[in-house]
Amino acid sequence: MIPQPTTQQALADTTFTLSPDATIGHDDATQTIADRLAAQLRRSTGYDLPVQLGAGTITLSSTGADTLGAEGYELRVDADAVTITAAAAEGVFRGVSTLRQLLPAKAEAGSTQDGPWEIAGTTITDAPRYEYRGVMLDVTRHFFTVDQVKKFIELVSQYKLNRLHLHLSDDQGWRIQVDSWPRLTEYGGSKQVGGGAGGHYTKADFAEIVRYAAAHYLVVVPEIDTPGHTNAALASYAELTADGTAPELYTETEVGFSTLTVGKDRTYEFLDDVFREVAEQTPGALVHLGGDEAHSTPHSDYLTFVPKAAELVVKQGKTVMGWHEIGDAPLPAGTVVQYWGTEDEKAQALAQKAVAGGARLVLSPANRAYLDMKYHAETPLGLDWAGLVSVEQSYSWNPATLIPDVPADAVIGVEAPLWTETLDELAKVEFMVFPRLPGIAELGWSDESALDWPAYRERLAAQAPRWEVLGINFYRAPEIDWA
Ligand code: TNX
Repeated sequence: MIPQPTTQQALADTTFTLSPDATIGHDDATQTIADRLAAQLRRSTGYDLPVQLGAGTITLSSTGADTLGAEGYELRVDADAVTITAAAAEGVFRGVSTLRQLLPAKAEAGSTQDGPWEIAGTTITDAPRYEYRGVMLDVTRHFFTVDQVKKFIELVSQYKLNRLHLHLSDDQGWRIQVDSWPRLTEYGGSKQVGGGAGGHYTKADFAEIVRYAAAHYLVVVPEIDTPGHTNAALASYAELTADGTAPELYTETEVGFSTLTVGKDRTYEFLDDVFREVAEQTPGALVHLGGDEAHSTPHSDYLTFVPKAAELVVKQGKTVMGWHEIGDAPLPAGTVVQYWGTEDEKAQALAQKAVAGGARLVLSPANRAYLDMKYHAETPLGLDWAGLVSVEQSYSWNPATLIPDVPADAVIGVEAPLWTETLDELAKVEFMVFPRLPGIAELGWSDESALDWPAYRERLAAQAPRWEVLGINFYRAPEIDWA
């Protein structure tokens, strides 16, 4: 199972068998979760599986004692019943993720399969190590449609992640509608890397992504990258540039050449509008303002800019998130700083400085957690600037000790970013995400004591039949003895 639960005990001589007359019981808060579980199991088993209020053969209960937090749960598999008990619907959803992994892989199939549908008797008590367990999808370098993002959500949500970071603006494209600045998407979103047609999310599209993510217990963290990575915005509105001349749209993959104009009032009027409209569409607490690789912004300007931009996010009632470079600037209380360094001391110093100022850290070390890095020198997709990232390399690190001299409780979690310079279709995304993402998910969820490469390697191998049934184009890394 991935992530490894906190505790799991086998019940001797006990086997549960899902039978044709089974029912799924739920309470008020867990009806949707029950409906989704039933829908999947009906497809694969062909059984009726009526969903009912109250107890069932499988019972979901979200009114348990709050000893495991909102995401924790207890799961019990007896000979004649399965119960998932949590203190909130979210915990029940995490428990259902576990139940799906306990069932035979063919339970994930889209058409009727032969049983038996057996689960070995067990009791599981489980809760996450970290509160933030994320994955990022870059929809700027290549655009992904709402349907593609929904598929991505289905695939990643199996592993108990709870944040979906969407990188929505960059040099190559602006992907989210802003009513007060319509050319951002009309013009700035029209292309992508390679020069082909881009795309963008209308407000209705974005609302649908947020809704679908929420149904999978993923909170969307929208990112508007500033002050660098802004060519698409500058190309759309000449008034945002220093000399009033709009640059061309950009469809290549260099970084660090664009910047908002730090000394212009119009820049902050623009960001005020953008953050207001984006925040309005964001139920989650966090709005990400980027801040990475602002190589064309003089550093003194950068230090002026970051607090002003951060203030505009706070004004919307949101908490600021940004890449670790923002750690050099004064930041609002509670800011979440996303570390993407490798083992370099300059990046670590910025993270340490941010923590000293009260920030919290999400860890995305590029040489470990970047899903766009090649697995090995011959991987046909991806980049290699942070090194080659094998499955073992991506799994074998400890978030608590990655950055020296920061208190363990300053780290609130981990995130695996996927940049898409080389990825223009979902099959390619899947190839980079699987099998590395489940390992980052486990680093975020499981106790430190569970992290052990030789054992993980075997648990990972056992996921392959599920990915085959789901039709995931995963990389059969030779370091794993695939089942
Ligand atoms: C660096 S990491 C970037 C992105 C690129 C990525 C490619 C970071 C915060 N910025 O703009 O897409 O490398 O790996």
